[in-house]
Amino acid sequence: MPHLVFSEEVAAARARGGPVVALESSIIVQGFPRPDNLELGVALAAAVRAAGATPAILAVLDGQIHVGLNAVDLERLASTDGIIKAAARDLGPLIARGGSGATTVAASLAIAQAAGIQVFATGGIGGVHPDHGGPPDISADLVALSRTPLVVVSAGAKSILDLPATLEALDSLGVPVVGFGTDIFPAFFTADSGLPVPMRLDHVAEVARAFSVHCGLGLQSAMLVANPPPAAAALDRGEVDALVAQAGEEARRSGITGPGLTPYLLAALDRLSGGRTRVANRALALANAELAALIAVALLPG
Ligand code: PSU
Ligand code: MN
Repeated sequence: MPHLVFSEEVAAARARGGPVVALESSIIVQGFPRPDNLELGVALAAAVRAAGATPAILAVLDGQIHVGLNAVDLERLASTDGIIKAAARDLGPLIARGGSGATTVAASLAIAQAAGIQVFATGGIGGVHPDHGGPPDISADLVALSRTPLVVVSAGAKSILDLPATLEALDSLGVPVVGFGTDIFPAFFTADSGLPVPMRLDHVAEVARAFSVHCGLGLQSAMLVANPPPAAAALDRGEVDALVAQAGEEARRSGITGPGLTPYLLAALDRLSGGRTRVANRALALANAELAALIAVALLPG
């Protein structure tokens, strides 16, 4: 296994058996513009601490896998050019050439599993993209969710996706999708995708119990906890649909495909909404980090 570099804070938490929450870093490098991205990374870590757990932002820096970043490394991650978006498949080659990468959900799940972390938070998972004129595009996040047993807290799946197709894919892949306090699958910027969640749980203790049973049966998939975006920051479904249609049309005209598509669409939405999607994204990511920390605490033995 490749060498993992633990931050002091994460190493101390592991030594005392304390709860740890893994956080992705693509949201920091590709998801938010500077300097908001550094502020977001600091705020995500603080949200995890405030809820009683230890944050582990995951990233590859100069060919080393970091589990938890100190202030200097986080600042470097947020402000250095040339840090690629790394999915799970990119990790081996990236590390072999000593490069640096920000981890997507897929890469983060692989690293979290290697580090023995049980709970992970993101803003929104990737999924099945609608047709913008390019080849079919299905996020590697889905495959990773099918084979990595972690609790994944997310505001449903990103609004830019084909959500019915994404939910069907999660079903086929055997990923339990739990609405946290909701019967409706959240759509990232908006609480209302118009689609039902397969299962609803209302309490953190139930989520922890569900995951223990899931793992106890030897099931290998993640459990997706779909947490609606905080009402104060969420946007209306109609507004999101209109923005997403416009951003999708821009992507089609510009011929954007592949790993650049998700960052392109998020940046287009930020611009088209006058920054409102970014405010919503920040608020929902923080809420997910907090819920993940509460779940990590509830998963502790005894
Ligand atoms: N959430 C955000 N911004 C992002 C992402 C998530 O608010 O940029 C990243 C996540 O890391 C997710 C990835 O795993 O986008 C999905 O990309 P793709 O569709 O290319 O698989
Ligand atoms: Mn893709």
